Amino acid sequence: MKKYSYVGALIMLIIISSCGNTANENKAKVKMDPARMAIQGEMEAELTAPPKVPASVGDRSAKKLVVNMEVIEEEGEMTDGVKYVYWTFGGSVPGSFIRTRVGDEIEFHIKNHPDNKLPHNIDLHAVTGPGGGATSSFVAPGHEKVFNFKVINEGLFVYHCATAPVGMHIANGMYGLILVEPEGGLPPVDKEYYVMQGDFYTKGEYGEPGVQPFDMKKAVEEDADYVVFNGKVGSMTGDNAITANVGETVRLYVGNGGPNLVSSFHVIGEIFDKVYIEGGSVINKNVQTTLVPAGGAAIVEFKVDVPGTFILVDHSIFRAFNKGALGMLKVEGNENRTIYSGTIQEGIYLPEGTSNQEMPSSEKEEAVNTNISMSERIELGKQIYSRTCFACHQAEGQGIPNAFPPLAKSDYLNKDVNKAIDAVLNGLSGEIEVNGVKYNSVMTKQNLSNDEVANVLNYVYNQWGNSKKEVTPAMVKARRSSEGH
Ligand code: HEC
Ligand SMILES: [Cu+2]
Repeated sequence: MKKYSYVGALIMLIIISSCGNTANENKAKVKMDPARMAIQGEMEAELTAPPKVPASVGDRSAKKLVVNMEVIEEEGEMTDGVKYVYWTFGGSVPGSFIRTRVGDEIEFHIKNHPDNKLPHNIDLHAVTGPGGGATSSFVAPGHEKVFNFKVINEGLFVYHCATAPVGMHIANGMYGLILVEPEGGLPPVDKEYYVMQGDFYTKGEYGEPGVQPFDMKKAVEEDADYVVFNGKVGSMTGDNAITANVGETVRLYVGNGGPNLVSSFHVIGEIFDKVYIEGGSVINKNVQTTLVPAGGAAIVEFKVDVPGTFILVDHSIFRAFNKGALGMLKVEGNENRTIYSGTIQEGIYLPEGTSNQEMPSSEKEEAVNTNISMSERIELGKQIYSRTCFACHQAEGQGIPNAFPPLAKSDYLNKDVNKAIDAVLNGLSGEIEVNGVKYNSVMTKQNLSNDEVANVLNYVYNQWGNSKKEVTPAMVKARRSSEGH
């Protein structure tokens, strides 16, 4: 018995492998027309909210894939204290990620929740057919529509609502991505994430609290208040950062819902090893910044070689630092000093002819400036402030909401002089609270002498209703040595 089944299995194996060979040879000669690809079986599509993506299709055969998409209108948070009524596909902005393969036949169920106020529909850029499905999917609150389509082009595609006024439906968050993988799936990678940019137009300016209604005039003028990844400011910063380990390859499915702005997508400190340009089949290599059009997408891949926080931005850079288009990828693992050394030396740069007073070396500073009066310190500090701190903390120390904390009447500053000294000496990052508002950003280390740190802080402490604490160079020196610098 045993022998028989062994021989049987062997014969089967030979038959299967020879069949496989001929099939592969045929495929190599004539590419199977996806429009005529037969389907085998049926399954329900896994849908995910950003930054997650569903499991890859792998080598599964083309199937009937049932997509159950529910439209939900709901209030969410644009940023701390700012509410916005989002219109969503599946309860998230961007909407649920749909993952398919060529040859799949999609049975698309669009359900408009009975509590919603408006009709909606869906235009999927992966559809070959009028309106990308829009005409067949128009659905009133409390109703469901079903339509079918076969995915015949591989790539990463945007979907969006196309109900009038179309711009308004998109501006409220009605967009997402559908990935059509090739036969056999995309090459496997270690980490995959879903990132989609969108621009938002609100009655109030950036950061103005309360429920902010959509502003049609600003939208028409393309004057965005918020430009964000994944629907809100901070969707991918701090604890929400996406993660990877040193040595892993990261693939980002990057979309841009618009409605208006084109994204100059960039990851600070990384180079894209591969970019599937515009989400299609052409692969570009070694790219710094890739353009993602409104209503378009790109797939980017890169191996992470060193640990650290890598910042995702729209490199139209005011959008990143002033309108929210900033995310973080946190990479953990061992340093690689050959690829990136970190600061290995730090010194004073003194070209010939520069005066010692402006840039004293650490030995000279105390000798030079021990005897100056407080008002002189404040005057010198003012110059340092306008040279160094002004760009971020602003002229009146008011800061910039959600980006740079205020120094004017700052409880953080006024409470603890040592912490203020440390911030200027060493830089500051991670979450802090200033006057009840949380900041989670990065202040770079300021390369100032003990004297300069004292002067600038004396200036700050004596402005804008602050506590007039006195800071001496000796106090700064003590902090510097306590930190081991
Ligand atoms: C590149 C922008 C930038 C510059 C330049 C800068 N800061 Fe900051 N500063 C920040 C950010 C961002 C934070 C908040 C860091 C965080 O979230 O952890 C901060 C925080 C602070 C804080 C603590 C929080 C508060 O509001 O009291 C103090 C004090 C401070 N900075 C003082 C200064 C002084 C003085 C200078 C000039 C010598 C300066 N900073 C230059 C960006 C900057
Ligand atoms: Cu809609």
